Amino acid sequence: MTNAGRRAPRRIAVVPAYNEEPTVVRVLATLYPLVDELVVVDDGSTDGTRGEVQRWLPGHPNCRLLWHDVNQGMSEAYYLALTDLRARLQAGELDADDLVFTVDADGQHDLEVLETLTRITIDEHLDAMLARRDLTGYPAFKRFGNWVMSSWATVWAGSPLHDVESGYRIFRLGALAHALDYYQGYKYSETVEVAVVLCRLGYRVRNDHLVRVPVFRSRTRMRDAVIDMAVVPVAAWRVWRRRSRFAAAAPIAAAGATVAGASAVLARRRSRSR
Ligand SMILES: Nc1nc2c(ncn2[C@@H]2O[C@H](COP(=O)(O)OP(=O)(O)OP(=O)(O)O)[C@@H](O)[C@H]2O)c(=O)[nH]1
Ligand SMILES: [Mg+2]
Repeated sequence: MTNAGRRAPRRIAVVPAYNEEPTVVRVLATLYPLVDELVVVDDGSTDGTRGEVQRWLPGHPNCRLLWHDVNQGMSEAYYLALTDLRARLQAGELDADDLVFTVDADGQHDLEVLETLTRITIDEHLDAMLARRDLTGYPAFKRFGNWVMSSWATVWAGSPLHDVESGYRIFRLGALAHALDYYQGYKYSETVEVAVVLCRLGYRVRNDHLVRVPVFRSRTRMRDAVIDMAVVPVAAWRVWRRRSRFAAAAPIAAAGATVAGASAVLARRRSRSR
């Protein structure tokens, strides 16, 4: 297809929300006019998050609410929304070049720069733009933890990652759907796993564009950091293992194709000579 015949990428935002009653509607209302489609996942909130979203939904036909009845963790909330997008891509309803945005429901992400991030993603043909949050207003232990995690992920990704825990991201749907074959995520690990998997698969990932953080709010715990540290090498290994399996299977498949091709030629010759 020529560029002229190609439609503009569809913009789909995914917002996971767990007990975000005070902020969720403000985030959705700001995001709604910036995208073509909005998916909000209520992750079994025990406050009024779902009620707030349901009251806001009428008059916003391009927003869908998905939910878990019981809290399952941020990664599962993403998995629910992203596997749905992957199914729509496989059904031909969405395009591999469509863009998926992820934005937290707590107001931590500055939506004024979303257009700039999108422009960079498109102009530089990126597969993933992981906005690097300016954490200068954060406590030192949080900054240090983020640096350790990003350095660890860099080693396993084989590409520089500066804020691997950032949830403010833009993905090309084709790349994201491919990455979903290699990870599911547990608790908060979705962000680190997808970054490592995409880099390992050879996709173009940027994680150096700095964005300000208007709100400081952190619920992550030491336990979450330990989980994330542990899953990083596992995510890299999953890519390596599947790749080496494919590499081992490729000569066998090629030989199979040659045999099949040769017998087809022989069969055609035989039928011609009858
Ligand atoms: N804490 C938490 N957040 C969830 C969960 N499920 C979905 N979320 C949402 O996931 C998004 C990110 O969660 P945050 O707790 O803000 O985590 P974060 O911004 O990655 O962490 P920090 O870097 O510590 O700020 C928010 O929009 C949450 O509402 C869950 O089980 N726990
Ligand atoms: Mg947050």
